[in-house]
Amino acid sequence: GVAEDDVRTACEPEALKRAFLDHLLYTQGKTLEIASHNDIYLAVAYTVRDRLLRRWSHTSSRHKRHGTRTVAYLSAEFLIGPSLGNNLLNLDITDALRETLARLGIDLDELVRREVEPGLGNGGLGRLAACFMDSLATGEIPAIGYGIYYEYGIFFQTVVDGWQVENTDKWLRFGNPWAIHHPEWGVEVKLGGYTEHYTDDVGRFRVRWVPEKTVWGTPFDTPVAGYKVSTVNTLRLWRAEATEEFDFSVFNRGDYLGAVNKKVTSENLTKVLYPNDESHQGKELRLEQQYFFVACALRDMLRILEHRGLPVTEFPRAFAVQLNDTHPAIGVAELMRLLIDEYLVPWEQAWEATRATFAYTNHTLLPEALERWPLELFKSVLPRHLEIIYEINRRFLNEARIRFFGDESRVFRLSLIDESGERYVRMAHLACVGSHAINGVAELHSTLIKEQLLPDFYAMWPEKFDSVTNGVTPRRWVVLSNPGLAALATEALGDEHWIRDWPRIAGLEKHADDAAFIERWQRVKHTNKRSLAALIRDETGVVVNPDSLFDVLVKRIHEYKRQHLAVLHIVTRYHRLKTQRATDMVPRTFIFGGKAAPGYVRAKLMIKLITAVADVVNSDPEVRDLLKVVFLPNFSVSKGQCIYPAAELSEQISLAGKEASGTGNMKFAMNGALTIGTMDGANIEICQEVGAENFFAFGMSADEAQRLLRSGYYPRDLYRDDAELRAAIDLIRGGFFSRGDAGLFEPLTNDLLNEDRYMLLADYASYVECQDRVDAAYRDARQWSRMAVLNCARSGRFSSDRSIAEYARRMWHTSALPDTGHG
Ligand code: 26Y
Repeated sequence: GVAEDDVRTACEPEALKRAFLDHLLYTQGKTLEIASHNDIYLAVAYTVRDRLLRRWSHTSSRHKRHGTRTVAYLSAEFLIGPSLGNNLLNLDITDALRETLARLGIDLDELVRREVEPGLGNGGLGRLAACFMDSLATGEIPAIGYGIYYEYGIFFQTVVDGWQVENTDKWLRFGNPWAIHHPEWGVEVKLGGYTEHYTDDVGRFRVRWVPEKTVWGTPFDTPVAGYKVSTVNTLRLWRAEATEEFDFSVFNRGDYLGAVNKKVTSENLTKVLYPNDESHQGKELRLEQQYFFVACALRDMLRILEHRGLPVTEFPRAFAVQLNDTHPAIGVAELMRLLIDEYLVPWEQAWEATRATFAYTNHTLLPEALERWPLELFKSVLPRHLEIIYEINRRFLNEARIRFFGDESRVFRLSLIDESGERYVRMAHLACVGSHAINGVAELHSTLIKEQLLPDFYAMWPEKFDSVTNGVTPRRWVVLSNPGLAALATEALGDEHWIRDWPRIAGLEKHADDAAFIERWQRVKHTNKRSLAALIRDETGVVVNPDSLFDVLVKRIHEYKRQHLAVLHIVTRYHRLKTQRATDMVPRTFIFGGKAAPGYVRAKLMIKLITAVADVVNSDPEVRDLLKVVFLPNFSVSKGQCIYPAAELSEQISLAGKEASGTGNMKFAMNGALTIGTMDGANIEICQEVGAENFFAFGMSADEAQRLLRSGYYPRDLYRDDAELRAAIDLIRGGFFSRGDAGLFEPLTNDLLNEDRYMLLADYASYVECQDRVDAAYRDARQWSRMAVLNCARSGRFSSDRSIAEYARRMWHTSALPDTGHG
């Protein structure tokens, strides 16, 4: 028998078996004979979760005891991906559990493969937050992630007749075993209404916010374990519910349905993730979502502060609050409101504490992605915050008037209120003024923030501006996704230290010329390609050749990311095949994946273009397997885990200056794909690290693109002068890929010929020529693999462990608080 305590904590096969069967019976109410797949999954998940709980509670008491500064990472999105495999890896019990379950006839790897992932994010920004949570825990830095427990995550994408169709993502349908609900830590959040200014009984000027409604927020806590350390941090996501009190008046009037309806309205607040990225729309519900989770988070931090016996003025010493873009930027005004209205802290002192607390990360330069709230809307949701923002602005602009004496146009540009037409609150300005540090997510991006996005703020406070290049966690993106590569790395490097210290992967470099190592490397890649080929066959019915070059473009579908440039290249290849019988072409499989925002008509048409070209090319017998095109539906974290390890060529082809960083580019490089990319975002730094001779760079620099745009850009001239380009565009707009329907792709082709905001035609020739060099390089398999090894070996900088170390040192002033085992 196993001791009572051990059933929750012990990790030997016998204890795991007992724990699993216990959960199956006492949590799921089933015996093995009648258990469904989901019962088994849940019982396994609870067994694993139990093994996190003691460390979890130890971590929070350790943090309380030492009173060290805790990072609060505020993000509207956390795209964490499946949890089971990751927790097993970090607890180091994968093998023990696999063996235990196998004896019961259960395949652990299948449970891991079939886990439904919470899609609580759109793309890069949400996934970055998840990688950061992993690195914070692994680095044993006290941290809490604060966000929203959306009932429906990012929509599930299917492709019907080549078009994207959105389906709701009911990720909670079968339960979520990883989160623990804590209704006892619920918070009330006010919304709407008006303010009253009055003098209290001791003669102080006070403000009372009389809300139109209140909602109740309760947290769902998910443990975030570090890799083989005892630290378990918390991801705390908030769900909105109806408050009990507020429907009483309606109820008493006998309007039962009206009262219930209000309840339904409150619960709508956290119902669904907005599926558009990089395109801001001034939707009231979205502002309410943002305020809701930020208000809950700050209240929660105040509760923790109190629990630690500290006064509110100690706030910045207890917490470093990081704003993941401007989505949580309302926190600046909310903390001010709490301090001045509720804790009666004088303005100057409150402002100093607020600024010492917040730091802001910008993720985009695209004007349409910058959040601006119409004043009237803002006022109707957050009347008190608008007053506070006016006061912040008044004081700030006075400071600016002294600093830039006589320069009223600069003051106008700096204002937190955009008054150039309809009036708006500029959230980036609020974030900037209310933070002690502002950073971009790659070097080029940070430079452009200083020079173009916020130049007046940079002139005022140059010392606030910083750059932290993004990173991704090698635990999920190599160890979990690519076990073949992980085993090879461990063998070649002699130990597993590289898993927590990714720069050690540099040790592979000395094997780059070792024929035996290269052969094993190739076998790993080939195995991964075969698994991806199987997935592609299952999901799309298309049979691809695992010996062809796997050329991959996966990311959100966006004009600035230029998936249609890749299509122009494919059509050019196809045209060459048909007209020149160019049979010596390197066989290639082009793999696309990504979601389009449901309201982004052009992006959805880009998906249709990809699938239309795929249909024609894949069914043309003359093409054989020299060219295959696949659109893999519903790109997600789980899909990414199958795709990156199988990729040989990573497409990173945004117009230079538009992609803030990119993080997929890093996942590909770590898995030994070569990049074909523009000098944009982190591509520049990847190229620097791996060496230009191991990177396929093409296209204009950000500078060149801007100069060309300013001097007059005429895409039609490029079309006229380049026969291959002309052929590609004419095939598309002539209806060749749309059964003669010449109108179908016109919105895209007309735009390319007339405006071409993202300058595809300017980069086309360089791109196609670069792709020819890719072919030439791929012909020498040995040489290609050598370059692939070097890409992986030289990707040491792109671990999120390094990003987090930089944030901790330069903006958070926090350090690790490891468990020493003796208090
Ligand atoms: C305002 C709202 C519509 C909105 C919602 C989501 C706006 C933007 C987003 C998401 C943006 C995003 O994912 N940006 C990406 O962030 C990554 C992490 O820093 C970068 O690598 C990537 O270049 C950038 O596009």
